[in-house]
Amino acid sequence: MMGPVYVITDPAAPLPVADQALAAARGGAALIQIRDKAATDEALAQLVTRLLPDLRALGAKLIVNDRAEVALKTRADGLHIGQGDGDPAALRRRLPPGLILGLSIETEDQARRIPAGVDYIGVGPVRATATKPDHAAPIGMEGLARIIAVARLPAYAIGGIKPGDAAAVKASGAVGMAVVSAITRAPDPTAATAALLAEWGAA
Ligand code: TZP
Ligand code: MG
Repeated sequence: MMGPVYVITDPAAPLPVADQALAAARGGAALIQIRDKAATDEALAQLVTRLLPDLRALGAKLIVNDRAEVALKTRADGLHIGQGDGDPAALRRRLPPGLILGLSIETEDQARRIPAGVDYIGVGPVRATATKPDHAAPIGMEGLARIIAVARLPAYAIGGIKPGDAAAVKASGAVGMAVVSAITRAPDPTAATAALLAEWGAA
């Protein structure tokens, strides 16, 4: 259902967000998260509405970061929330059953308290990263494995994940890698996505 490469867009990267998303989907990313903390709900909804049919045609699912209203209104494929974005159980009750709900997990303690109805988790940051200046303490590959063992949910490793990491991430028990800069700042995001996918397959 959910493939190993999960690409999150970055409004600060050189390419427009729509181009980042389409390029990643063309490279084989299974999940594309549209993440823009500064955009208005209206602007975000417009972008999501425009991208949804194209991403689906490419076999990718579109996940909206943080904004439940936007995910609902656009009938996006999913919603991803962090620890500070409200009660996942309450949100789950407001979402249609098929809508994918993702949650960020930074500690083992958080992993022990994941409510039913969360479909996957993003676990990290594995390493410190400039992409999210306010990130929690890095957990390393060891922390990643410990958290995944506790959570027992499909997990994507996030934070400083780059080419060369697929084997270690796979060994941690994760189902895949969630990446921002490794794809959005690559000279050729489609080729970079395809390479990450191939690396995972070979790991
Ligand atoms: N959440 C935890 S780390 C992170 C997010 C959104 C940013 C990851 O970005 P990069 O460039 O892949 O390190
Ligand atoms: Mg958030």
